[in-house]
Amino acid sequence: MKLLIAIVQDQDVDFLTDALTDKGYRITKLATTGGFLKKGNTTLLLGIEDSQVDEVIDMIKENCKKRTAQTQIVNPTAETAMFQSIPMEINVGGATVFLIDVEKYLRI
Ligand code: 2BA
Repeated sequence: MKLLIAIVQDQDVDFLTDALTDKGYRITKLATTGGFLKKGNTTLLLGIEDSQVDEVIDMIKENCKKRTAQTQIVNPTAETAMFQSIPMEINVGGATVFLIDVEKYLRI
């Protein structure tokens, strides 16, 4: 058995969780925050059989889109406050996935 942890963008989460629950997967949804953008995202926890890993990853790929986001980076060499932060465009997603071996799974 595996624990799949998927960090997904909030815009994608309902599509993905609907698709997963329709197929009978059990999901825990956590409201999380990205350390870089400091914006909300969603972390999903799924306990799944090894044989289900490929299907779940395919569903994540289908439902989680790549997007661009704007942020500001600090320019430490700027001489005036006006130039201290530089706008920057970054790519976010589709999703970040971790897959962990589960030693024991109990529903008591
Ligand atoms: P954030 O930390 O808010 O990062 C948002 C996006 O900013 C990232 O998209 C990446 O394109 C960029 N980014 C993050 N850290 C960066 C850095 N040090 N320098 C330059 N650009 C950086 P994604 O890679 O798609 O990540 C989306 C979210 O997934 C992240 O939100 C974070 O919450 C999570 N995440 C990604 N990789 C992770 C990891 N190795 N460990 C834990 N969480 C991770």
